Amino acid sequence: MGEFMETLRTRVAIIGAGPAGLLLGHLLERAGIDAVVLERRSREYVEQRVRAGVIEYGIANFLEESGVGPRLRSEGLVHHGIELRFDRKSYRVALSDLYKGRSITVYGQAEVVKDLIEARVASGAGLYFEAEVRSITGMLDEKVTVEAQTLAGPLTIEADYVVGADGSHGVSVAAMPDSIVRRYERVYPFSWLGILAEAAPSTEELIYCRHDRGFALYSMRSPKVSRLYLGVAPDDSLENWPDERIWEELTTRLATDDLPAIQQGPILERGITAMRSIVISPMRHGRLLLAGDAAHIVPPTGAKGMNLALADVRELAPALVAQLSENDSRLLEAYSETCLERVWRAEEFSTYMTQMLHPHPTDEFENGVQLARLRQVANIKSTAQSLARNYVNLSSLRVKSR
Ligand code: FAS
Ligand code: PHB
Repeated sequence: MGEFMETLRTRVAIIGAGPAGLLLGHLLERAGIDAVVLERRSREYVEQRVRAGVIEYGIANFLEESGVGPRLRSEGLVHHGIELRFDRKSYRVALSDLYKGRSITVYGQAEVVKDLIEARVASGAGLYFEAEVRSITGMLDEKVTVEAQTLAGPLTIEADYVVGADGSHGVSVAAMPDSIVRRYERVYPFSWLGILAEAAPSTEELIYCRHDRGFALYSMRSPKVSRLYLGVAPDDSLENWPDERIWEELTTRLATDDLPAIQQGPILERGITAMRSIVISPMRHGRLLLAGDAAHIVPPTGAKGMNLALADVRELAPALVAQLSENDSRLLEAYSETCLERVWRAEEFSTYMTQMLHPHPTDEFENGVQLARLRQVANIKSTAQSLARNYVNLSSLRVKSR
């Protein structure tokens, strides 16, 4: 019996069931635009993948307006501040007091993905797991064609547009001609070792810590589960970090003269993530559009990764709806430039946070500058206000160029 071959016809083929691809599929479905989401991994895998945890003020409102807000609002942890720790002291940055009473919501990316998958399955709209896209052709033709390999066999999709929401290791950027793509990249001399621990958070708010031994971050997922990170060498590996050493190093770096030590608990998940900044420009080539990590990577110190991805979709969904339902191409033509303006602001803020909080392995002058920057945030209101505005709402700030 020959291999199963299927050809599908749709308006928008979306590659990737991460936050960007799923939210786009959801918004197009709500607007009556037929779209198909293709994801190379299984549903179980994408729903358990531990990544971001902080949702900006404007993005949380957008998810709510998009109809996927109930669990975010009922289970998300609303925070009105963050804590900076350096020189064994603790300094609170009162985000809401400093920035229009607005707050962040701590709600795991895995939960956002679960909510979006549930909504898509309930709508019955196209969603294929274990469907790996192998090629994209015809981006400058009448129709674009996507070839995917599914468990059942090859799948061909013909569409008006294809959206590459396939993350930093996807196929979409590779399908764009080198002659038109500019890639801006910076690799940082450290990585993050992240753990998920069954330990009730020892802090009300996130703690960003700069210690001479390295960076540390105390975050959380629920009243029972903490999420913690350690800055480690870029070539470090998990074998070097047995549980005791992880907790010992976290306790040392997060220690202050007057606050209790952090609580420990069984480690449920661990991983090491490289620290990079990447910008791909333009975010469009004909009928191929990029969204999320496929077009830009930020170091997670500014908690911008997922927020940027969802903000791209906030621009892209109405642009595709206007093009496909009214043949109005204005928003689509402005898409790449509109997003890149915001992306570069996020790169700047994420680099600022990363450089301020990660001691340099060798450059003592740089370390002196870092501490001076941290003291400015701790002691100068306008500096703290700038950090608060960007941390709470960068992706929704409207910046008018003079
Ligand atoms: P995603 O990477 O989430 O989704 C892309 C999807 O496309 C994936 O499911 C992939 O399987 C699929 N795909 C790829 N190629 C495909 C193909 N050929 N065919 C079909 N499907 C394909 N941000 C933070 O703020 N805090 C963090 O702690 C943090 N940790 C991170 C850890 C890691 C390891 C990574 C990679 C990112 C982390 N981020 C973090 C950033 C993260 O939140 C991203 O910004 C966010 O996942 C971006 O969402 P998407 O653009 O939807 O891409
Ligand atoms: C997280 O909760 O995973 C998290 C929070 C803040 C960051 C990065 C990650 O800056």
